[in-house]
Amino acid sequence: MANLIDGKAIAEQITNEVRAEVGELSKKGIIPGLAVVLVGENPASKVYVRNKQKACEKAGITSIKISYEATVSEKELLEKICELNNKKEVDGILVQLPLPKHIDENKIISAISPLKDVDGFHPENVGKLVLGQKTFLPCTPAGIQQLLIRKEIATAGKHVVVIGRSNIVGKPAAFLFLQKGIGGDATVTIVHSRTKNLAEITKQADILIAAIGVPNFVKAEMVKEEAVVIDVGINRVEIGENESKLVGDVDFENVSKKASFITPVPGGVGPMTIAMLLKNTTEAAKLRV
Ligand code: BQF
Repeated sequence: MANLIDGKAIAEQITNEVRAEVGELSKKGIIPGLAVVLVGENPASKVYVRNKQKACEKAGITSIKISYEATVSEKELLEKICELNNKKEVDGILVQLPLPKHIDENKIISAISPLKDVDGFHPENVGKLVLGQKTFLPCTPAGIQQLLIRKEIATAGKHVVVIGRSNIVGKPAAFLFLQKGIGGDATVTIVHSRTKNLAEITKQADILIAAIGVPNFVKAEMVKEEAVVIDVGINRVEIGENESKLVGDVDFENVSKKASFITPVPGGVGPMTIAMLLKNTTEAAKLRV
């Protein structure tokens, strides 16, 4: 049976570290501030925004929520982002994704000041990540890296296989583990929906990162004995008439018998995503002029 990686506990530890740092900043008159922009009524997005605001409160970070109906225009959103870019008490700006189809996500993300881009999605910051320059790291990949570092799971020379090629998780995670230094130096492979013989590649992973968005996609046969398995999936599945539960992208019951370490869902990567947002927002506040 695998060791369970308690993401909730490690996230709480990071939140405490951030709170201490916020305490230091407040002595200089700086209270870190996060602006969260929410568009529409997506129930999952509402939950995520609530999680983020609750976490900010725990860390002593001020958060404001700006909500719009799904019909809001791109122009109105761009104007709000411009206003937030110029507000000195706003250190971080986060636009909750996904956005309605009539809005160009790339255009919105590009409008955020790279210095306030606490999600690390701005093209300038993505470029810096790829080039190995210091920047805001996307929260989920950064959270996964912290889990491994704090559990003392070495990445150097290990084969990290990432399943999924999204701009939010798969691609940045691959580049993060490729970087030189602590939590990096891995040999990285990305596999995706068009990959041939996917299971043959995942079976070679020392560290397998599942970010597909398909419940129970990763089966025991796809995992090497003693591999470290990181489950990024957050899938709500129906279990009865009016009942649902969260499951990951990994067939936990069977894969956990084979893995050396595994993250649960919930309570694995999810809380780490939130903790890294707090960290990035505090880093942004340190850049205040
Ligand atoms: C937990 C997200 C897919 C698409 C957009 C804690 C979160 C989730 C789970 C959370 C996620 C997933 C977030 C748990 C934020 C992570 O206890 O397991 C926290 O709030 N997340 C998001 O903002 O956008 C997403 C997943």
